[in-house]
Amino acid sequence: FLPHLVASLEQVQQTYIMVKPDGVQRGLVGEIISRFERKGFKLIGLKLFQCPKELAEEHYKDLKAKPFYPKLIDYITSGPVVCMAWEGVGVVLSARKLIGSTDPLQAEPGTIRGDLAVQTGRNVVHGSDSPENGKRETALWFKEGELCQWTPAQAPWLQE
Ligand code: IDP
Ligand code: MG
Repeated sequence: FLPHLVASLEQVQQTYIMVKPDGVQRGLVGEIISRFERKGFKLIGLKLFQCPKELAEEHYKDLKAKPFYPKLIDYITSGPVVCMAWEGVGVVLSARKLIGSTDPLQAEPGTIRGDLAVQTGRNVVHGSDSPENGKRETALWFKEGELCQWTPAQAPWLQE
């Protein structure tokens, strides 16, 4: 792993996770949410949302030059998505590991994509790739009043 991500494992972070339209259509919303919930991260934002084209373009602006970009925008706006913000120590890298490789055929069994998907263009879930993008994407997809700060009852059973 990249050194800056290993260093960041000690920090409380936020990450933006999204069940993509194929995950919603295939009835995988509960399954995907529960992977992060069971791990022990804290849910601070959650909504079902039809993504407007402009927001999809802003979210994926770094991929604008890629040949698959137009199809990616069509895919993400093709039906409702489930937007989530999760918080925890090292959550950004940990969530990426729970999600698995971009290409589901390369993703390890036990990961979300490894267990539940077959094609890169239908890989059921998004996760931020850095602490900076975790903050940026959470702020992009959620308004301030949509996020909750709370203390889960299980907190002392997750961290000494
Ligand atoms: P990531 O979602 O694992 O971070 P990125 O490289 O950031 O992967 O690409 C964003 C999304 O764009 C992917 O999750 C996938 O939906 C789509 N994508 C990436 N590469 C391809 C491709 O080669 N063909 C079709 N879609 C792609
Ligand atoms: Mg990415």
